[in-house]
Amino acid sequence: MTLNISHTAEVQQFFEEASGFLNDQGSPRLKAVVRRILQDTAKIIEDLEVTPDEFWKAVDYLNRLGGRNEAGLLVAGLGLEHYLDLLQDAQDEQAGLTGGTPRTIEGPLYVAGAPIAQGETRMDDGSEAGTVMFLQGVVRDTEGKPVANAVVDLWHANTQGNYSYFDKSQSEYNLRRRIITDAEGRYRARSIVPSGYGCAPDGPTQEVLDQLGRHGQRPAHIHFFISAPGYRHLTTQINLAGDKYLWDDFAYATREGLVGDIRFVEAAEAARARGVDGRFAEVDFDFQLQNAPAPAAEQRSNRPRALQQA
Ligand code: MBD
Ligand code: FE
Repeated sequence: MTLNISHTAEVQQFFEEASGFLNDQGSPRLKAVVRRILQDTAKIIEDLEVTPDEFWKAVDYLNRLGGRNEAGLLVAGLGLEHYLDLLQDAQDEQAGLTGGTPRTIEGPLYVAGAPIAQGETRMDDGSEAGTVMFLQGVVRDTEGKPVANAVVDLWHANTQGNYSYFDKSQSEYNLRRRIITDAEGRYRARSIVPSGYGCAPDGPTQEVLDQLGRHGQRPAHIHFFISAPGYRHLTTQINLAGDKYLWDDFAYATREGLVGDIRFVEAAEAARARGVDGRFAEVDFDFQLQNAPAPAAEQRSNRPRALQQA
């Protein structure tokens, strides 16, 4: 028999006190959110008959999750970050803000302040014997007109699926760059083909995924922030065709319109023309930006990020 005490006047009043409603200090917004968290947590405990042992196991889990810096990883893996995209898509549709390259999740591994280059750059530090990848494309508006001087801020994993900064064995800003598009709206990068990411097998995120019967793998992908004055900031990714996890992404980031074809080129002559030895890869991907409905829409979210300036 499930007992429901959380809707009694006594418990309601107690939660109001605990969430600060009986004082005039602090943040009304946070009070409203905490009030709801207390009420809904109590409802979950009652409806699912959560035992004290289960409750304290969850508290300990949160400590371990934070201790490993995996809170951002867990919300991606549980699909909550993708849900925020679905919600924004629905809000955009209601507001008539359609068209352009689809958004998809940022993920937890962006680092602010990557080196800036005009038009083209090399992203890898040369330390890994990966397959050379030539990545290029054009940034356009929704009418198809090239956008010059757009900032293409891109980042991706190395051949082990690891990201610089979080992986301290990599050099600073390895595989992270900002490229300013040229007069034709073009960006060009020489890098190495990334591998897909996998959650740390001994980490708290994978621990939950195991209990859900799920893996913690992402397909090979490249992240982008694209911005330009007058245009709406775009957060998106290219997920690479041919990857076994392309449509089985633990973070649900792959979307129609965001699959990038990767061509592997074997011809020695083509390699010579590119100035590389042996087999290399080419990825071409163009982006379309919506017009900014208001100046604030030109900026990315204020999500806390590594090395972000205040
Ligand atoms: C990643 O590289 C990533 O993009 C996401 C969303 C989650 C974990 C690792
Ligand atoms: Fe990623």
